[in-house]
Amino acid sequence: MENIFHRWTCLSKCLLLLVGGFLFLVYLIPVSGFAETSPPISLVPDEDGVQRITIVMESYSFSPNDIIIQADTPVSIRLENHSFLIPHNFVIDNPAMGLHHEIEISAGDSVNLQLFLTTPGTYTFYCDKQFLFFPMHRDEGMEGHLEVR
Ligand SMILES: [Cu+2]
Repeated sequence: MENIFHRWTCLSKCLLLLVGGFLFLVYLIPVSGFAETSPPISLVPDEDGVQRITIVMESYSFSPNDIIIQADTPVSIRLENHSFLIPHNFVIDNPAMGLHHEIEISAGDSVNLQLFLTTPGTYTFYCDKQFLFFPMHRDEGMEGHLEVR
């Protein structure tokens, strides 16, 4: 009887190590970089008058993360989450401009976001995900800016 109990605790310890190791690999190893700013990208409207950009989300970055857009012109942003297993979101929040979006993008998924910004200024976007006691993705580098001109 004692032997069976001993085996069970060994098994649970092994399982715990396995799960812990897995989480370590997925969440700690891919710490790629701190909010490194990519060279600013200026969007030019397509023939249909829409400015288009694809933002790739990884652990833990947006690229590009410094985007210059034209005011009073529709913007179409494709958000692609290239992370393995890690969900991200795209939060852009500027209550003074009546601007609030919080979009969830599962690992491997993509979502399109349409914006129409009329007021020039710099708008910050970020990912506010956080797993357990790990740092917020935003603090790991998932932050960027839309500069409306
Ligand atoms: Cu994230």
